[in-house]
This record gives sequence, structure tokens and C-alpha cells, in this order.
Amino acid sequence: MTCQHISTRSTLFASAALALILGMTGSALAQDTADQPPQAELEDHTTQPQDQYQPSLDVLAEEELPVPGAPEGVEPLTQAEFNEANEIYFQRCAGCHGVLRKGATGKALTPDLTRELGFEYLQSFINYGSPAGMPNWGTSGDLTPEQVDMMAKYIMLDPASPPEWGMPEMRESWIVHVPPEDRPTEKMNDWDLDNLFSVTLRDAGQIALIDGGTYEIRKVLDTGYAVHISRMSASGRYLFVIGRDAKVDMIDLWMEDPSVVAEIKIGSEARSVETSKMEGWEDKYAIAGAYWPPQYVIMDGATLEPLRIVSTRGMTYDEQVYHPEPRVAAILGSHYRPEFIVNVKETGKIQLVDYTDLKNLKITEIDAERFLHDGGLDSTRRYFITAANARDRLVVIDTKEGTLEAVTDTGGITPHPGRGANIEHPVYGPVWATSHLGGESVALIGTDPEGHPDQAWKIVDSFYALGGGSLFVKTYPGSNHLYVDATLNPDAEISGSVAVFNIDEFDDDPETEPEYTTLNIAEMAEITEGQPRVVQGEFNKDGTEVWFSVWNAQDMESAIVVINDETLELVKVIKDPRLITPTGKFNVKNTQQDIY
Ligand code: DHE
Repeated sequence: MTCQHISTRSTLFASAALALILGMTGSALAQDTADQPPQAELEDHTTQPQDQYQPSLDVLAEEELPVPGAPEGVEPLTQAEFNEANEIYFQRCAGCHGVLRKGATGKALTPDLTRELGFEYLQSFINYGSPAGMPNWGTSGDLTPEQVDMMAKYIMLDPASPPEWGMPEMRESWIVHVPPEDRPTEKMNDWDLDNLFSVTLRDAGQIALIDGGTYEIRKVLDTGYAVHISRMSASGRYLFVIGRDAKVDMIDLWMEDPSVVAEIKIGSEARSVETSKMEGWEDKYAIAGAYWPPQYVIMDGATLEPLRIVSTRGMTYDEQVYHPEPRVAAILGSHYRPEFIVNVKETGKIQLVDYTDLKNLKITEIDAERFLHDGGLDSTRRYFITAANARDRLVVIDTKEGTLEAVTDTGGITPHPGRGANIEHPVYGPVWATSHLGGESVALIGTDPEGHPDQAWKIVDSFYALGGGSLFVKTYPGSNHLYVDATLNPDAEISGSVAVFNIDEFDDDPETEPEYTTLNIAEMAEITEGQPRVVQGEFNKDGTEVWFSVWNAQDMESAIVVINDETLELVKVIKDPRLITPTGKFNVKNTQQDIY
């Protein structure tokens, strides 16, 4: 273990401006109202990457909701002020404090508490923030003094309650553009589907389908608003894309001209979609999870017909108190049982949803850890390793037995693995890697309970990469490289680069730090304006080349940079006016087979 503590070299965010550039905002408003730090300390703190990387509920922010009446002693807001306050609240505050203000990573802000604290207190807190994680919205310049006053009044009113989205609304939104009987029975195009990349064009609400051999943009398709991720059906035929507006688009890659064959809206805000991967159940079902309303829906895998909606409202796993809006984070299709693995964020429960009988639905509910976010499978695909990010922990699920295997402290602040990276460590055997949002450490966790029982589910090594604000790590079976980005680091040179470690140089010497090569990907892309951020490596089908997005603001040039994995030399810079805010990239074969 070479990095026991998070280094003071950690670079921190000084303002919320980055979040605005990237279209993501929010954070804790009042972490602990009982033990407030002194005012001087409040005025002195800076906001950190993990405080900024919170859900922004942009779609709910657009809803016009009726202004609640103000009781005696509370100043009323006009409908126009309430609309503006709602927009600010859903974009910047609801990610931490919850849509209904009952609290999530941030404290509850229900009127019984806020009216007790009073206007001046709330105004000061919004203005200065707190070292416990609340951004300084006023002094950073993100909110005007008038907006700070308005928000202090707003949180003393009753919370706005956005609409539910049940079966009638889902069916109303469901469109089958091409019914299964009108689709081809074999692949009708000459595309190398295994090597196709689905690239998120975040702010355009589109995806680009790019050929991994020729780097040609084959097609750009309209999808949901602020589109988030793509996942593949088990057969590799259907591509599923989800937008933050909870719109799912299903694309048939066998068509002569691959197109959207079905679509549905499963709520107001969502982040995850997945398909049934168990042998015998390939392409049978799809599932999508929502942030609002808190629910997931199992759909027909050929048409997206909504079949079964499950609400996630319920008790937190630890204190066993009711939570009205536990969001659905990562979802994975198990390879060992006909089950979906569903992360329920705020209650800290992982549900194993047996899809063999949707009428008599069996759900195994595992007490895990709160604030579950993203994660992936180990190299055998038996264990699901996922981050409880605001608790600095990893949770391991045995998907074969359907049980909790371990909960492990990562030794870093806010693990953010994406799907993680599976490495064959020269000393410790199979390990899985995560980087951290809140510091520059990378942690390796042992994943081989049979071959290496002493290391299983322990952090076997931890070392420094480029800096705080990392979002994704990446390697490939047979590759000697581990790539670590630093997307949200405030330093432009760091956020434009990736660290590359040589896996065969990893050792068990606690005194040495592994060396790394820095690749300045943004420089390779020759983008001179804006602050392009380099994000999420993804390999091609053979594992010979790795792609990075150079993610700039919507009105500026972005690019995709392709690197030779063996030599680390530049292979190609893909630039095109259609490549607007490229972020996630999903190679068809790797996504279909869960190779990472
Ligand atoms: Fe993501 C995965 C949620 C912001 C790019 N992101 C995920 C998953 C969740 C999630 C729950 C796991 C899905 C799964 O596996 O089923 N993301 C959130 C948020 O709540 C958050 C923090 C804020 C928000 O308002 O959405 C957020 N995410 C971002 C971004 O700003 C990123 C960097 C750029 C973008 O396009 O939005 C981003 N998230 C990604 C990517 C993945 C992802 C590329 C999939 C990684 C993979 O390798 O599978």
C-alpha cells in the first residue's frame, strides 16, 4: 500500500463555474445544521470536485409547478419567482437534498426545519456554503444576492411536488416505429458492428455511430435530452440509449440504415438502462431506472413495451427510516442468474430482480451501503463491484449466490469507477481498479477469493495518478496499460491529460509509487479554445486502440482521440462539426460482453 492517505496535493475546485460549463451543478445546502462551523470558517472554504459532481435535475427544472401558499411569518413568492427558484433548486440543490427536500447526501430542508432556522440564517448559508460540502453559491457569483434571498424564502415554503409517471403515462409515450415483424431477419448492412462505437453527444441530445476501423461517422441519431449512456442487447443487435429526460431509444443495428425502432419515456429524470444477459434470456427484456419518480421498469426487449414498474420508495438499509425518493443508479444484467442487479442509491439497497416471472416478481433485497452509484463486474463476471460514493466504500455482490460478499473502504474520497478496470496484477493476481473524484488515488481491490483468498475484497494497493476529479479508469484483457483520467480537475493541463500505468511494473513494495506516463490528449487534439476535458477511455474490439473524448463546451470544438495501446502513439484525431460535447463511448462488442 503506497498511498495510505489522500495527499494534500489534491487540487480543489474554487468555484461552481465548471459545473455550469459542463451542465452539471448542485450540492449540499446545509450539511449539518446542528453543528455549524464558525462564520469565518464558512467564508474560507472552497468547493471540491465531489461536491460539484451531483445530479442536476434539468428536466424537472423545466416543469411549471403551482406556487404553494405562505403561512404566517414566511414571505410569499410570485409564480414567476417560484418558477425561477424551482429551476435553481432542481438544477443545483435537488441532487443532494432531494426533490422533496427530505435529504440525500445533503440534509433535509423540509419547512419544519427551515422555518425554525429562519431567513437570515438560510440566506447566510446559501451565500457562504460550508466546509461540509455546501457550495458558496452567493460568494462564488453563481447566484446573485437577489437569487440568494429568493432561495432562502423558497426553502421555507412547502416543497414543490413533481408529477408521478405510471403505466398510463409510459404507454402514452411509447412508440414502436418499426414493429418486429417488419424488421430484417439478418444483418442487412456491411458495417463491422463489433467495432462500432456509440458516442454520447451530450448537449446535442444525440449519439454518433462511429466505425472503429475507419473512424468514419456512420450516422448521427436523435435521442433523449442530455443523453447519458448506451447499452447493448445480449445478441449485439439492439442498442439502447437513455437521456436524462428518461427517454429510451432502441436502435436496430441490423437494418440497412440502422434507426430507432422503438422509444418510450419512463419518468422525468433517468440515468440507467440495461438488457437481460442470462443465457436463454438474451434480448428478452430491457430495464431502465429513474431518478424521478423513484422507480424502474422492465420492458419487452423487442418493442420497449412497459411490462412491470417497481417503485423504490422505502426504508433506508441502516437507520430503517422511510425515504420518499431513492434514485435508481447503475443497473447490470447478471450472467449467472436471470436477474437484473439494481442499485438503489439513497436507501443503500441492491435489488436482484428475477425476471423469469413478471407476474410473481421475486426481488432479493440486499442491505449494502448508502449512495450507491456506478460499478461493474470482475473479470469472471461473477462479482458486481460498485461504489457507495458518498460513503467512500465499495460493495461487492456475488451474482451467482445472490448475496453480499463484502463492503470495503477504498482509502480515498468518493470512488468513481465507471465500470472499473480488471487487471492481472503481477503479485496479487486478478484485481479491479477504481479512481476517485475527491483525490488523486487509484485503488486496486483483490477479486479472486479462490486463487488469492488473502487479498480478496481488500484494497491491495493504492497509488497516485494525475490529480483529483477522476471519473473513469480503463484497461483491456491482455493490455499492459491502465488509463486514468482526471476530467474534473480544475487545472486545464491535468483535466486534458490521462495517466498511463504499466501493469507489469506493479509490485507489492509499500515504499514505492508506480510511475506513470502522462498523455496530454487535449494537446494531441490541437484544440486551442475553451477548457476541453478528457473523459472515459474505451477500447476497440481487438483491444489494440483506446479512444478518449475531448469534451469542450457546446459551442466549441470537441474531438475524439485514438491512441495505439502498445506504443501510446497517436493514431487518429476524429473531428467533425457534428461531434458536439462527446462524452461516453460504448464499443458494441465490449458493451455487449461486459469487457473492461
Ligand atoms: Fe454519469 C454512468 C449518474 C454525470 C458520463 N452515470 C453513470 C451511471 C450513473 C450515472 C448512475 C451508471 C449507469 C449504469 O451503469 O447503469 N452521471 C450520473 C449522475 O447522477 C451525474 C453525477 C450527474 C447528472 O446530473 O447526471 C452524472 N455522467 C455525468 C457526466 O457529467 C458525464 C461525465 C458526461 C455525460 O455524458 O453526462 C457522465 N456516466 C457517464 C458515462 C457513464 C456514466 C460515460 C458510463 C460509463 C461506463 O463505462 O459504462
